[in-house]
Amino acid sequence: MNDLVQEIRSIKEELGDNIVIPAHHYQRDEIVALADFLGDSYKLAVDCSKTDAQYILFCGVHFMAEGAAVVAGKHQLVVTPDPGAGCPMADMIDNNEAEKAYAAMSSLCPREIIPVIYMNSSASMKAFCGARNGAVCTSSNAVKIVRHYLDAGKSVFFSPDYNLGVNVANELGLTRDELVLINRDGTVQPGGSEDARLYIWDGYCHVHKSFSVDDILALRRQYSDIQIIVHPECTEQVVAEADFAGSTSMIYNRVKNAPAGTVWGIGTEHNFVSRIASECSDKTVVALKKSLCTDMNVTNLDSLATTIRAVGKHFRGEGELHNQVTVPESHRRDAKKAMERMIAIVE
Ligand code: CIZ
Ligand code: SF4
Repeated sequence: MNDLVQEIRSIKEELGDNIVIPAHHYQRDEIVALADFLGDSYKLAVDCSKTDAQYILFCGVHFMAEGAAVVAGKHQLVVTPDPGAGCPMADMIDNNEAEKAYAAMSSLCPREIIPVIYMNSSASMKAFCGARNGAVCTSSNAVKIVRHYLDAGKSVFFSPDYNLGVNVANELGLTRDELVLINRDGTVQPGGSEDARLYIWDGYCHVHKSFSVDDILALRRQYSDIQIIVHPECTEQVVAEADFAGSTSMIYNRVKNAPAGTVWGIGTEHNFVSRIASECSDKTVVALKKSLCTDMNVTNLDSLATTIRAVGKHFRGEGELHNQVTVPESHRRDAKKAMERMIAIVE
C-alpha cells in the first residue's frame, strides 16, 4: 500500500469516531477510496448534519465545506485539504450584486420575490436567501423547491446557475415571457414581462457548459442503442437532446442499476464518469467528452495527508488545525434557515 494511504488510514484509525471524511463524487479515485461518505452536495450536507464526529475533513470544493460548517454543531470542526479549491460558478455572484438585483427586480415585479439559491454558492449567499424567506436547492430538488414558491403565488430569484434555472423553468412549463435574465453585475435584462415568475442569474459551470448537442450526435452515430444522460447544469439544448437529465446521484444510480449490456453516454465531470465506467464493466459507459473540474481535482493524497496529520496533532493537543473552514455566526444562522427550508419542502 502507498505510504501516504497507510499513514492516512492509521491516523483515521487512531481518531476512530472522532473524525469523518466526506468526499464528493467528482473527487479523485484515491480520495474516494478513503472517504466515509460519498455523494452529491445534497447527500453530503445531510450526512454532515447527522454526524457527531468532532472533526469533519471535507474533500470537495470550498462551498461544500462551508455547507458542512453551516449544518454541523458548533462544537464540530471542519477542515479541508485545499482551501483554494473553489467553484467558479459559486463565485459568479456576491451579496452586493445580489442585493442590487433583488432591489431592481422587486421594483419591477408586483409579486413578492423569493430567492432560491443553488447549493453551489457561498455561505454568505445562502444567508442572503435565508434572511429573505428563501431556500437552498440542489439539482435533485430544484423543480420541487421552485414549484413550491410559484404555487404560493410568489416569483423566484434563482441563482447562480442559468442553465439549471432554465431547465427547471422548462420542466415547470413556464413560457419565455415568464423568465427574466439577470446580468452578473446585478442589472436586469430589458424586455422582461412585468409579471415574470422566474428571474435567473447568468452564472454557469464551465465543466457542464462545455458539452454540446454535437457531442451527443457524434455518440449516437457511433453507438446506435446509446442512452444519453446529462446533468442539468448543461444547456437546455443538450438536456433536450439527451434521454435523461438529473443530479449526480440520479446519474450514478440509473447507470449502475441498468441491465448488463446497455450503452450509456454521460455528460458530467470526468473523474465521476471514469469511476462509473470502471464500476460498470458489464455495460459500455463513455463520456460525452473529457470535461474535468480542476478545482475538484486539486485535492490529492499529499494534501489529505497534511490535513489529517494536523487533525491528529490537534486531537492529541500537540498542534494547530490546518485549513479550518468557518462561517461567521451571523451568516451561519441565516444560511442554516435556507438549508432547513429546503429539507422541509422536500420531505
Ligand atoms: O457540479 C457540481 O458541482 C455538482 C453537480 C455538485 C453537486 O453535487 O450538486
Ligand atoms: Fe463548480 Fe462546476 Fe466544478 Fe461543480 S463541476 S465545483 S459547479 S466548477
